Amino acid sequence: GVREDLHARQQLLSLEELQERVKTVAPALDAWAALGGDHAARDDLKVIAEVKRRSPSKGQLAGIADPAALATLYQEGGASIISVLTEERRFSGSLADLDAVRAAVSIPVLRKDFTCDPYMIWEARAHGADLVLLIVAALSDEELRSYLALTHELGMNAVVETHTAEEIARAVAVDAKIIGINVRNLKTLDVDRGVFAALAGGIPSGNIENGPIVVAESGVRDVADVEHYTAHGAHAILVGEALVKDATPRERITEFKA
Ligand code: IGP
Repeated sequence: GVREDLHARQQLLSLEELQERVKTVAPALDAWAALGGDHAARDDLKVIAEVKRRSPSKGQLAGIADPAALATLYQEGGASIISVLTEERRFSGSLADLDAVRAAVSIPVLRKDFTCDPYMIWEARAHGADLVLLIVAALSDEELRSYLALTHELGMNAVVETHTAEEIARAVAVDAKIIGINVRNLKTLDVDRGVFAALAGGIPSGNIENGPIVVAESGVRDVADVEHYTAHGAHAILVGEALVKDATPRERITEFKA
């Protein structure tokens, strides 16, 4: 299975070893609160800033010499959460990048990967992550439910990622607290910013106390894109490429939040 493949590829710890290690890690930070929590602070757009070395659609993005230094600039600019790609084959990420970022910042960190086994959730926590990504399209309802439950048991949160109305319905059905709408189609890699506007209204009670936090993912190039997403109900935006490529990412985040 997936776990055996992972072990073969990376010589990973056993699940039991990982669980031991989790006991020694500082408790997860509260990503729900960092994103505005029970609605009160949601007027202020939150930024999830991503450390991403390469992407399947764009190839190498920028020479990120020092993920920790980049993440520090993100935090200084006012990011609420740092997202770190750990997927190696397509994104050139690693758990070492996650470790470096975790050590550098004091805000919640999202392990950005294609979570497809509970092992990866334990692994995220063992490396100090506060959130994981759960992609609805890649999981059955049963997996989604049990992975979300494990995430919460470990004191973490999940960004539950969707791309269609049907996937939003599935995310809502499992009571996802943080729902991402990715405007990039993961099969074709096409970015269609209109997807957010078309789908965000389908998330019930987005502005009611305890209602899901809605994250617009991908495709932010400039302030106009940010305004487009906020106008259609985004509480937060997840930005990778535009920040990674920017000469002054700290100032860029401040500008997005203004
Ligand atoms: C960031 P962008 O267009 O700002 O670089 O996108 C983020 O949304 C994107 O990296 C992403 C992603 C994913 C990557 C969204 N969902 C799932 C890997 C896996």
